Amino acid sequence: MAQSEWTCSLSSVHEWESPDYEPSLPVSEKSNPLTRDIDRASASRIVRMLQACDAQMFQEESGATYQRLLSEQVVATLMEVAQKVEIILKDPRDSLVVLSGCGTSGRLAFLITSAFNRALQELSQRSLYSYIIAGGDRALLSSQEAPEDDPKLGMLSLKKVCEGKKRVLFIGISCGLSAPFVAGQLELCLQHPEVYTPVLVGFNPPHQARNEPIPGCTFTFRSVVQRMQELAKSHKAFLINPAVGPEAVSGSSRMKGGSATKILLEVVLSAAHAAAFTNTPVTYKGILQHMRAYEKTLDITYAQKEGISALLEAAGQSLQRGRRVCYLGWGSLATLGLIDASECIPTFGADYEDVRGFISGGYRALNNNEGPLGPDFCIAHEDFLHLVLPSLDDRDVVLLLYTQSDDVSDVEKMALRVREKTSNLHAVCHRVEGDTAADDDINKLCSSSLKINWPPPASGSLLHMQWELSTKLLLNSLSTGAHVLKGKIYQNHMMDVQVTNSKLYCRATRLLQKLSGCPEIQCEEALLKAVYRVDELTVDITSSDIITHTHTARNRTKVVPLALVCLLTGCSLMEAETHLQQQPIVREAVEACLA
Ligand code: S6P
Repeated sequence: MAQSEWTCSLSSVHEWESPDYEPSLPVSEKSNPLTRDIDRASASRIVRMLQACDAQMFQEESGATYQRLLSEQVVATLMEVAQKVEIILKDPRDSLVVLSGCGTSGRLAFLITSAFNRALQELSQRSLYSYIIAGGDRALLSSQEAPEDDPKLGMLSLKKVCEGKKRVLFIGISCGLSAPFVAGQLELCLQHPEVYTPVLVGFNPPHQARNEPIPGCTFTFRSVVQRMQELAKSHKAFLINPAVGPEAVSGSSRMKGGSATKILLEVVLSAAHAAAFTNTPVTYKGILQHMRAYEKTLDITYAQKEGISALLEAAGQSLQRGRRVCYLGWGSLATLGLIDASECIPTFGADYEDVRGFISGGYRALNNNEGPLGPDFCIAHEDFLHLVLPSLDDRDVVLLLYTQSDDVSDVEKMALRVREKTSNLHAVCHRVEGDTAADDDINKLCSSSLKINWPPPASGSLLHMQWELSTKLLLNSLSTGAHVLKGKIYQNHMMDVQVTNSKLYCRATRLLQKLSGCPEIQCEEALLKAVYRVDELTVDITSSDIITHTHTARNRTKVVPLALVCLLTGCSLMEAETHLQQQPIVREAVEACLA
């Protein structure tokens, strides 16, 4: 790296921590100085930027402003929560540990509870963990952003899973400390302390928790957090909220937010399991060691920068040509593929077919609460073979995701089938150094194979969790980078954000303010005009609430780009639509207007 680039990146690594940097925004919504020009970067530079952003997760505390992942207070709270889980594991009668969240946070709740229930099953213990995702299991595989705004729905779903339980450890996950659905659940816990102990996981300091009124409620997310802070003093509530730095694409908490959620909760639950079942007490050192293993995971993954860049380039080309990217996975790596693919829809306004995931064994392997979700959600490899493969050609990317513990002969069979239609076949395989998995034939079939070699692990379960995190980082980089190359991002903002809940509505208004320089009121008006597709706002529209606006926006596309073109040029909506049709690359359309 050139000296100037190095000096510049060193200062921008910490720039977001300054109190003057985008002071009105919480960390989770700030734009990351490291990725300011990600929209102009090559594939390999995008990967380097994403690596630098991910590395911010493990930076040490550098002042009093923000707690970090490895801060003493954070580690101490992780220990306390692990001990709470340990107590329940040792006497699970009438007890439950519930993990809940919206969007990515709910998906990770599912992934983590599945893994730890499996671990219990292996010890012939009954399941103790339950997950809740706003919008139900369909939200595991698709974007269901509206239920995030519904605190009552959150409360009801929590009551339902906890029926008959006398002791519940509730872990609410909201990266931005913002989802009303989770606020409602925490409120329920605070109302019934005899049953519920609330834990909140998120990545903003308490004073940055969202403070907007929630319709029909007397509490806000921030007021709930403040009450939890009081209770935390007597260890009756717990806040795990280190800052991990702004996301590479502003507000895209599926990335670092999701990774850090996985890290923190796996550290807690692993420590609890070790304490309950192998007599290994929860210690500060043990927690720290586990965290360091995840830090190492980042190094091992990004050591494959070149391979990742090549994959990203291939996926970017496919998307640019209007073709598709398919992940074919085995085991929980496949679940990560399903998750990453589903997130492309709300994050990049992608089409359902653009990036899709498939899992060997289908719903049986996914093992979700609601089982098969119907013909709109076909996820098995057989579905891929019947519904997708026939239409593939060399312009489509297929990525195999597997580990040495999976059925390598099945991977090879799939590779052979795919090769009949496209040579654009790639593989990512995790294995322990020295392992001689018989997958040479797979390599020969693939145009690129990323072999990620891991040092012999302290434990099999830790290794598997590292493989999962590594796969998550890799897929997040791939799908984010491919959409950046497709021109979906302006600077480091997702322009074509769907305005389907109140958080996204506020983000869209802010983005319009930032890019147009117009006052907030004018930006909100332009946004509403684009949502309702009118050049003049009626009283009916202006007197409706955000829920009505976001409901209407469900069926709209290009809302923010249209509003921006109108704001910048003063043209009508119809003219703006024509303009965007002529220039479908949102980044270039916006640049043309700004020029
Ligand atoms: C973010 C993702 C969203 C969030 C969801 C919950 O990349 O698309 O679906 O996960 O909005 O956010 P939070 O802050 O409550 O975890």
